[in-house]
Amino acid sequence: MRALIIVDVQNDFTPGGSLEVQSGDKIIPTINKLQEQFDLVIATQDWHPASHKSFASNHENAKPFDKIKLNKLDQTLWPDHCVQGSKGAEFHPDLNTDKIEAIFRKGMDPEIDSYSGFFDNGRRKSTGLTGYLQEREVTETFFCGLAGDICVFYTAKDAIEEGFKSFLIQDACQPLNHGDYSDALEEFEKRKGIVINSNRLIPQFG
Ligand code: VGL
Ligand code: ZN
Repeated sequence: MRALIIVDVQNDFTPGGSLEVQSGDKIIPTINKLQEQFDLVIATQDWHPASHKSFASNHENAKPFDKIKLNKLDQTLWPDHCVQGSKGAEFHPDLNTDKIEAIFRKGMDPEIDSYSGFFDNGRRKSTGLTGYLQEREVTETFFCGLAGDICVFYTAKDAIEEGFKSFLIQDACQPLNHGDYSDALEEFEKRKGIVINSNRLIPQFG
């Protein structure tokens, strides 16, 4: 079984959002087309309490994009984003959500960030995504969404470690930082991840 995993296509990561990814909304029509090619579609959602320590606003004398140590882990401080129940945390209205069978939320523990849909950044806690995929007899995982260099990358990389064949659909992702994204893709391929284009899955697009 193949699964499409849509990472963090939420208002705060799209233009006008608090942590906007340039052209983050432009990939949504492609993601909607891709969904038609899959029998299993899953999504992740960044879902922080307002007190989350990845927010610069929860530290004194800090500003967004500063880098600190948080409970011994490297942490970039972000603008407040994807606060539980807020408009910014909702899926972008253009995203078709009808086929999404399960949503895995992450980033709820205020003391630790969670870029991957599988584990928090310290690998202290699992979201249960591995067990879900195994139960659904998934062997191949395909990733798309936002941000390409952060949550998509870390999720797709963990999928390899969890024993799945992992594909990153490059034109169905947008990064926050293009330089970090090319480094991320290089590392992903080194670990035997496969970078593809959506036209390999949607022939009429190519
Ligand atoms: C993300 C930064 C902070 C992401 C989430 O979804 O890529 N990036 N939280
Ligand atoms: Zn976040």
